[in-house]
Amino acid sequence: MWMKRWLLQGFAPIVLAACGGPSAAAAGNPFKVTQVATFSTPWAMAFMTGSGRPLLDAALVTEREGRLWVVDTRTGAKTAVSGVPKVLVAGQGGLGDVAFDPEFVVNRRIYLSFVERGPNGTSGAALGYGTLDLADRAHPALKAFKVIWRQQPKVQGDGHFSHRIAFGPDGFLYLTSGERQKFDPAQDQRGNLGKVLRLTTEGKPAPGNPWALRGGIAAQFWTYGHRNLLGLAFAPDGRLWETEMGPKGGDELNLITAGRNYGWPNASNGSNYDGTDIPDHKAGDGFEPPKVWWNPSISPSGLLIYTGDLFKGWKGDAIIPALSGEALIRVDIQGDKARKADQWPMGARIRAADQGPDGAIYVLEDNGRLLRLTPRTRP
Ligand SMILES: [Ca+2]
Repeated sequence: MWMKRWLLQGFAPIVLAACGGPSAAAAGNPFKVTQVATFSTPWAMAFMTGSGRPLLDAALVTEREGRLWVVDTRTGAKTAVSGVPKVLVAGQGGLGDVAFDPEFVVNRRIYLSFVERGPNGTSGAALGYGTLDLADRAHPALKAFKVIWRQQPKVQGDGHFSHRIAFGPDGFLYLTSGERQKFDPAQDQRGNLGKVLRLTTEGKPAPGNPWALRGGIAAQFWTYGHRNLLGLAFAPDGRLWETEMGPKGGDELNLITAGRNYGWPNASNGSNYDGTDIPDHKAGDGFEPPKVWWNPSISPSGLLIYTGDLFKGWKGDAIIPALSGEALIRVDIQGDKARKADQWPMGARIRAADQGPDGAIYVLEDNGRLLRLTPRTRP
């Protein structure tokens, strides 16, 4: 009963001491951990981007099982959003990423990625948008939702959907499309699995894409040869970075360059889970190698490029949440160079990382907690 009331009413943030709860971060980590709220199967979160910020200190959080919440990150108060599309919940699939339109202040549009059912036991990722009506703060509603893009082909199985959204400085929508654990589609130009796509805000191929002249589905492609791409983010200098779950020992941080082939399943610094080898990346093989890779695997579930002032010295760096690694990882980025910097144990599978308006870092644990990270000592 106490727990139920606590969840329903929201609650004042609880500071976890360095030696606190069972999954509190390690004492040596450079941040203080504050529990903000709890969710069921959280998958992604987004603070409103751009100017205006009418949702200051509020974020949207998706739950894989098909729910969308507005959460006040100061108080932890959660409000369910109605009008979310029906999603197929199975395996890794369900409701996925959420993103604010860069013109949200004007058009109130948000984008959602999710998994939908296909014929004969198949499924596939989809992308759509709707208008977020916040006029009644107690009953936020997603209205006029429409699907604008779909994975092709739909296949059986329930893994590697990816479907991560990032808006570029060019105003186009970049979207990851996983290879659905089918390997070869990543190299197949007849389908959009295993690709990074560059789309208009209406889900059409963006003008100027590498294979625009070929037409058809290839006109959507920005890069190909990918596996399970769960992180996608632009750096302040305009470069696009991506994290990718590779096979055993082959997780990657990639710098995404238009038209390049990233090698899956023909090249990987890891090996297949059945023990068979995959040729490592090497110079001259025609494949773009990762800037950073992890063996053993850490299972990168997202990617934040930090732009705040709160954590000194991290500006422009990658903050990577890790599932099997149960860690938050910092990769130092300088231009097109990247190197491992820190790996902070978190004592739990970390599902997502995002940055708040004040530069605090928010993480979602896979088991449901939303945590705020702030510097342990303020300079
Ligand atoms: Ca290999």
